[in-house]
Amino acid sequence: MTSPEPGDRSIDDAAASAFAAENGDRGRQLPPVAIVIAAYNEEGSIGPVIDALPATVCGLATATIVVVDGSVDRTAAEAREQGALVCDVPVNRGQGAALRLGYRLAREGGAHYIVTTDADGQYDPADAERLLAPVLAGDADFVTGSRKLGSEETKDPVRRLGVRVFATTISLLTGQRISDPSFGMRAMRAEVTGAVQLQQPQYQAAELLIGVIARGFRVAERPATIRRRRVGQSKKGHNLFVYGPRFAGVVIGTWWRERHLAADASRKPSPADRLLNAGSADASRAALSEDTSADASAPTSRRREREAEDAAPTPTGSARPDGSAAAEDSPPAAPTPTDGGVERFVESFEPRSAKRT
Ligand SMILES: Nc1nc2c(ncn2[C@@H]2O[C@H](COP(=O)(O)OP(=O)(O)OP(=O)(O)O)[C@@H](O)[C@H]2O)c(=O)[nH]1
Ligand SMILES: [Mg+2]
Repeated sequence: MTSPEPGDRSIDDAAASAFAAENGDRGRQLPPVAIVIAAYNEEGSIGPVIDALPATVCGLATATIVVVDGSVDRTAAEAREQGALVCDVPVNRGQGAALRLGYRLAREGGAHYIVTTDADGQYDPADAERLLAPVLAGDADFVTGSRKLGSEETKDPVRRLGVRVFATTISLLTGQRISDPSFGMRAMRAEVTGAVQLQQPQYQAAELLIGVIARGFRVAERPATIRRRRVGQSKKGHNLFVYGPRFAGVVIGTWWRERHLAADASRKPSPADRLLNAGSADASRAALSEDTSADASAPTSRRREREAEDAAPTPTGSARPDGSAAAEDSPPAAPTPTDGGVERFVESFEPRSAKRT
């Protein structure tokens, strides 16, 4: 469901094959937690960032996947030297495309959970525990850090205002209270990333967040810290006249897309309903075949369940590279997306008087 465009998909496929060839079993048999980092020209920064990452989070072993794309410096080499699994894509596409590929590698490698962070050292690795804990406890499927609940070093009033404005906008659009929609450190069940549409090449934070809410996953925020970048420069620029409108475009575009997908899904009778109404064997067969060929982008609740089942990593109990049994630190069975999420999302757009009771 992450739906890269066909050209992007072939780049992803080639990069995933190269990753598998380079990393072998290390890439195929990941520990329960994959820490995914997109890095672009982060020489001098990526090394210390990886070095500071914890070997375990909440008692679960971690592996770090760094997706580098089109960097012209030693980012990939430095990440390898620090022991990360590196996917080095020859063309530069953007942080969003890099993260989407990183999520895929994490899922295909059998990780149960994904934690994201940036290569610029702005996030505190110690916060990973606080973000992953509610996911492990089964209280949330997706947890994002929040500088508004935690702390931020920047005093830049425009940046602070930007976070507030987008947080308010997303909260109003989705009906889910969000205080920080662009925080780069998050923790989630790995299959969540396979159940949402991720098409944004660069500003993916809002697309992921709105998509996850729209598909009925349980979202939470926890206090976290964001520091100033100390090495290198922002890849997105400090010009809020560029950053702001682009981020706004992703917010509105994703909301619009998800709203239509949700509305389509709530209008369509489920295959089970159609079978009940059909009353004849021929009609039943037609209903079933229509379901299997239906637009894969329509998130019917049964489809979401199927996607979650397909994407759900199967605990194999196989040996890890370090010789330990995978079953030992296997987390508890993950819950599926909350039923009724799509319906709630649609309702949040309806005028109060039109809301279903
Ligand atoms: N692979 C890849 N990573 C990228 C690209 N652009 C940015 N990144 C990475 O994404 C992360 C965030 O990028 P930053 O430039 O720090 O942007 P930001 O944190 O959203 O915004 P700032 O507040 O300006 O730092 C860093 O780890 C970057 O190296 C890209 O085109 N490709
Ligand atoms: Mg940054």
